[in-house]
Amino acid sequence: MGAVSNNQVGATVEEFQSRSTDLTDGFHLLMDALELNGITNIYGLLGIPVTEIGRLWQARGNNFFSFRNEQNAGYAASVAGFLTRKPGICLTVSAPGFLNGLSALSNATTNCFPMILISGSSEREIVDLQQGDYEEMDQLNIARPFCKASFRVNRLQDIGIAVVRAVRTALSGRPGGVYLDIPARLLAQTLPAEEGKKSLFAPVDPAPAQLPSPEAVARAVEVIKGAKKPLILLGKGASYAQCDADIKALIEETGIPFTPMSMAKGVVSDTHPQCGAAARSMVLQESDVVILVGARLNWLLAHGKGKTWGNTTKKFVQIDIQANEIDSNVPITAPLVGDIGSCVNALRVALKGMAKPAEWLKAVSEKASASRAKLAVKLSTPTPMMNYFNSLGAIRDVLKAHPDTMVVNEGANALDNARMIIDQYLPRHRVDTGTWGVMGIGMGSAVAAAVETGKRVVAISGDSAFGFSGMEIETITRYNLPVTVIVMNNGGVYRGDEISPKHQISCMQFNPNTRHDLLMQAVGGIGVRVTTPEELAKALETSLASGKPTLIEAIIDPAAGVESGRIGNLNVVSQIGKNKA
Ligand code: FYN
Ligand code: ADP
Ligand code: MG
Repeated sequence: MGAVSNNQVGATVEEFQSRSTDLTDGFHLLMDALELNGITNIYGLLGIPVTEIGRLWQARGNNFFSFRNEQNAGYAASVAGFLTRKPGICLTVSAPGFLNGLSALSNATTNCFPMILISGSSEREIVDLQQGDYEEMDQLNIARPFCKASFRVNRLQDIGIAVVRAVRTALSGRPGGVYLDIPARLLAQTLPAEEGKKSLFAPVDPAPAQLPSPEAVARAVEVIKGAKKPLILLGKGASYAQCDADIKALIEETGIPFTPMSMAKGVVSDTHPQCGAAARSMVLQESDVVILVGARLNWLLAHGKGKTWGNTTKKFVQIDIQANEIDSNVPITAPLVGDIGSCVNALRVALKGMAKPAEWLKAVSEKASASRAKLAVKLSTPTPMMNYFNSLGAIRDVLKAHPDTMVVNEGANALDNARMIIDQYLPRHRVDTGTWGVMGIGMGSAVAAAVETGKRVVAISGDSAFGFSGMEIETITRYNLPVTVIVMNNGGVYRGDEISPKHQISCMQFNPNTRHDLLMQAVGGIGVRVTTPEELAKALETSLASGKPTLIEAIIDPAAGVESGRIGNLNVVSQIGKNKA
């Protein structure tokens, strides 16, 4: 660094420039560390104290996607993690911004999606004495119960290892969310550039393969070979594992029928001859051995017992990377703890040449074909106002011609009927409400699906679900993403025809004059309102051809739909009279 002349006040531009190349700071160390870990996209909402990160990140030629609410940015980051097997990064301001992001981080952890929430924070000395800082909050400890790990960086030279720890924790074993707390003051602190550089490194093999024990494989093979009616049940872990060809080979080599959970649809095409999705109740009730592949026996699978499973005791073979998931709900006969790719291939080797359950597969296929034929009638039956069947039937026919379209789906009837009606042909082409059944994941997921895959996205949302994140259509138009939002507008939550007993506006109704299509036009997108399946099909075809941000307002009969879709059994009603206030 040049000597400052004795009449010089402050460093000259040249000295400042030379000095700045000798120094680094928290902003740059954080960005260097993220880039070293292969990160190029950040989803977030800027403000005090993290605004400068957004600007500097873009100045490096990386992408920063700014949202209107941090929860949607978090949903986007988590879906980016699910689709890419790299942790999705969400950046927020402190306290309220952190809390909005935390709900998405918690959902990511529940879904086993790798995501890192980075939030600016107040100084420990003020927080710990509760002295009332700007947006003061003990974010480090508040995050801990809602994610895999919560880390705070207190020294510049620790930024590198903190990012590596966050990446490895998010990716290794069962993927999930990690919180990384960055105190505001740290970002502006400086460090000799050479020292900063030495503190950075990339992790080796952050998501290592985990092989099952030979004993576990032998035990599982014995159980499977003893089955008369085996079933392979694919969960979103099977989707995330990205070992699609191995899973397809296991299914075809053994001749065992399979059925997918919603976000495993397409790992093997829904149109595959061994797909039992259209005979779901039958295969769950009548199977005697069930091979769970990255699927938990949680509420979505009736906890592995009861009527859903034919009130019979099943033998479960469970493939899961999380050892204590085994026996979570019912005894597992043959646990296979390891990563899905390693477990599936170990089974393939050991099951080579096993007798195929041809009779059982034939029965499943016949049942599935009959269900599909029955549904086909509903899909093509015209009604005075569109219902969920003929509207989604029209969407199904269009998407059949565009099998590589990404589908995002949320709602109740809009979710359950689309899951049943819209076939998926390719892996990781469907993102939905996931394990929790979260409303509002739609727009954030659509942004991430478009950004991370470069493919066209069709987001099918109920009108209630759309309302949770609807303002993000401005985010979609701002980045000119090839996203078509289809709002299934039946005028209310579940239905739009409920009458309130005291003639107020029903607590379950929306304004019947709502025009979501005009909202889209107001933010520079294409908005179309359709009332028939033919109009809907045409509008969808046109939007896919244009690749422009489009919202199709599909007017659905307010009387269509049932409360809570296919999970109405979870509703609780007063036992002392339905309308006895
Ligand atoms: C499925 N089915 C079909 C087809 N696909 N019939 C014909 N053709 C096709 N292609 C049949 C299938 O065999 C079932 O009939 C039925 O359609 C439903 O299939 P689905 O959806 O796979 O199965 P089901 O029973 O709904 O699954 C239970 C569930 C699911 C809990 C896993 O409902 C679900 O994922 N729900 C998520 C709910 C949620 O999160 N909602 C958001 C909050 S809503 P049968 O075999 O005759 O049974 C807030 O209120
Ligand atoms: P679904 O809701 O589709 O049934 P779940 O989210 O319930 O799926 O289950 C996913 C399971 O997959 C989790 O228990 C998780 O531990 C497991 N998992 C995720 N990735 C892998 C992987 N690569 N290998 C093995 N198991 C995995
Ligand atoms: Mg509705």
